[in-house]
Formats: sequence, C-alpha cells, structure tokens
Amino acid sequence: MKFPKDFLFGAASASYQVEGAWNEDGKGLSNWDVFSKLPGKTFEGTNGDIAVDHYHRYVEDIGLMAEMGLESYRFSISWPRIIPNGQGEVNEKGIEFYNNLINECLKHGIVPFVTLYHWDLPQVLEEAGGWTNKNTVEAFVEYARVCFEAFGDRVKHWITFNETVVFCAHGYLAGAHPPGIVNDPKKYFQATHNVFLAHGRAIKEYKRLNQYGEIGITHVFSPAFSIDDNKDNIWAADHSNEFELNWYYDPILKGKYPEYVVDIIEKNGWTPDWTASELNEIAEAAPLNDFIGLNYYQPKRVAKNTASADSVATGREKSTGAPGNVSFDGAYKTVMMEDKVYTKWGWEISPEGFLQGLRMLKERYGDIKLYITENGLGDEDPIIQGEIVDVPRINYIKEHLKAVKTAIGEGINLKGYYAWSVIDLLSWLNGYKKQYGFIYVDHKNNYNRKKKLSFYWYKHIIETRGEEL
Ligand code: BGP
Repeated sequence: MKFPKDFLFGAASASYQVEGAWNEDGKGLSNWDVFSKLPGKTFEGTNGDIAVDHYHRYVEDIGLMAEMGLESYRFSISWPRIIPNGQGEVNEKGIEFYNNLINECLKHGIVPFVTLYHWDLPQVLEEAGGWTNKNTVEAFVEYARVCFEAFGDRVKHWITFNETVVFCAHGYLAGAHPPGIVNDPKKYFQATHNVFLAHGRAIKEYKRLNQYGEIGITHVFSPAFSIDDNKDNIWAADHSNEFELNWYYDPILKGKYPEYVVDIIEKNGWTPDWTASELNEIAEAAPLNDFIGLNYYQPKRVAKNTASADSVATGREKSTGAPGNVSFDGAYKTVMMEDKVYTKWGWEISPEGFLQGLRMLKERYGDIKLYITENGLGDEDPIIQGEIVDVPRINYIKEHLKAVKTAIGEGINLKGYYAWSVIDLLSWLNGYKKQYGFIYVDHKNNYNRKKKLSFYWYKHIIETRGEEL
C-alpha cells in the first residue's frame, strides 16, 4: 500500500530553535532570549542567539528540503519578530522575512504549515504575567490576526499553539521553562485555560476572515499505560490520562473540560479564574477546529506513587512523559521498564504505544482529522569517515511511519506526518548535542549543512509514497 495521494510527508522546526538573528531587523526580545541567559537554565548555557542561522540561510535550507522531496515544511513564526512589544506596532521587516520564507517554500511546491506560538513569547508580555494574564489572550488574538492578514493568502494550514502542556507545566510546575515558576498548580491551570481561550478566539477570528484554509492546535500525545494489571496502577494511568490528555484535548474537541479533573482542582483550590461566558466561548469554538496535531515521542508507563508528596520531582525532564518522574500532584510516577527500549536520553521507543494511543483517541473523539506534527529520534549521531550515518533515526522513523500506515488502514483520519526535525537545531534544554535532523549543521565550521543518511532515506520514502514500509 502507498500512502494516500493527499497525505503530506513533512518535517518541522520552530523559530527559536533555528532562526538566530535574535536582535536583528527590529525583532523584540522573547522570554527565551532572556531565560536562556540565566545561569544554569539550559544545557551548557546554550541559547538561540544564532541557533542554526536559518534566518540568513533559509534559501539554502529550503533548497535542501526541496532536494529531499519534502512536501510540507512546518515552521513557527516568532511573535516578537512580528510585534516586538507583544501588542501594537507591527515590524515590517518581520513580515518581510516570513513572506520570503513562505514564497521560497511555494517556489519549490512545499506546503507551508505554520505554528503561531512555539513558545517564544514577547518578553514584555512575560513580565506582565505571561499566560496567567488575560491580556495575553487579547494580545495573541491580535497577533494571530496580523499573521492571517499578512500570510493567509498563501498559508492554508495554521496551528495556534504548540504543546500547551509543556510550556505551562515547565513554566509553572517544573520551573524549567520561562517564567521558571516551581509548583504553582493554580497558575498552571490558569495558564492552560487562558491558552484554550486564546485558541478559541483565534480560530473564530480565522473563520471570520474567510480564508478557506484549516486551523487547529498541536498537543503532546503521550498516552499513559499502566505498568501491570494492578488496580492501583490502572487507576494511576487513568488519572494521568485525565490530567494530561483529557484536560488538553476535551476543551478543544468536545468544548468542555473533563469533570474528573474539574472536581479535583476545585477541591484543591486550583480552579482557574474563568467566567461562564469564557466557558461558553470554548464550547462554541470546538466545532470550528479543523484538526488536531499530535507530537508523539513516547508513551508513559505509569504506576501509583506511594512515596511521600515531598519527593515530587521538579526537575527539567518532568512532564515530558520520560520515566523517573512523579506527577505534580504526587498521584503517580513514570517508570522505566526492563522489557522496553530507550533512547540515549531515556525516552522510550514505542511505535506500538503510538498505534494503541491513536486507537484510544479515535474511540474518545471519533473521526477528527489528525496530523502527526512531530515525531523523531534525539540522538548523538555517529560520524564515520565524514558521513553522518544516523541509522537509529531511520529505524525510529520507519517504525513510526509503519504505525501511521496501519492506523490509516484502520480508518484513522491521519493526513500528514512531520518528522522532528528537518535540520539539526537547538534543543530547548539539551543544547546542540541532542540531534534530530535529516540535515547536519557543522557548528565549528561556519554552520555548514551536510546531508545525513536519513536525508536520502526519507527522500526515497517520499518518492515511493511509503510503498515499501
Ligand atoms: C517538543 C517540542 C520541540 C522539540 C522536541 C524535542 O516538545 O515541541 O520544540 O524540542 O520536543 O525535545 P527535546 O529537544 O527536549 O528533545
């Protein structure tokens, strides 16, 4: 079987992780420009000042994507490049950069798939309370409208937010992302609600403009499975899915928060400050949502946590689903299992968990249109006689694409796959050491690009529409 004709083979990036040019052409400061420079916040103090210099090399990079046969490029727009102060004046140089990027994609027949928010918030807004401040919602809708009006004639696929669970949990529970707040569930739930509201208002605005494209949101997809048949552990997995899947997917797809979580946060005094009319807006926006993007790296293997609450971790790997963490409420822990396979960074490799999760999703939400907006292997790639032989990455992507094929065969409405990442880039907390790309960047040698083995492999997969998988 070949993949269907309208299925998009893509790859992804995000502005802060590739662009660099952090203070050029009128760009404002982002929260990451500031946070990454605080001592001890990132791996070896790495930051995105230069990143992989995509801002200056996008023509070369898109040329390479075209050579690979890439059908679609998922990238994000840097909000402070467009509106340096978060609200108000638009930076024409910023508009020009993304116009050039989009036009370059289209010149090669590459479909631009654009994320509006991949975590680089204007610093001005962060200082005013970031996502806990309702004004950020207003500001986001204004920024979204500027982008729709500037680029919507050519961009027909929009993602509002990337991985709300990550920037909110890291920002307000683990303290590992800006604003670096530790263990504040009240703020965490407030931030998530404000993001869902901003998403709802932005898609309403998009539909009002009648641009005839599609718009959705991208979520982490890390379904939890109990480590065994023990009823406490099964409860723990359900609890995890309520808090980390249903809390995120229900408001978008059902227009309503899951009652299980609503009850618990109410008892703990963590209920966001929300109004009946905001809840109504979220309900009204749900049917306008065209698709959901899934970022899948690993499932969660979950057991009930029996240790005391003060052993709850606040480290930086928390909330990614990676093993060895206790949930913020102390209810469950993620466990490394002997019979599973892990990456060098301890993330489980499980195409089976992916497929099982997709089936769970179909059962709960029906035939909603899906894109896999991120999936890939973070590795330190072997270099042999000057060639980057990233065989483990090829295997990882191969097995996950097979799962996608099986899912499509089962009638799951999956319309595209975006490998993370198109090119080696800055990992938020792991620097340049953790590589994901099809294209290698030589940081010691003028940021020169080099094609990896996976580049040729993916090219072949696209050419043959995955027939051999
Ligand atoms: C996702 C993010 C990406 C990317 C990826 C890999 O959560 O959307 O931006 O960073 O994870 O993560 P890491 O670099 O931590 O391995």
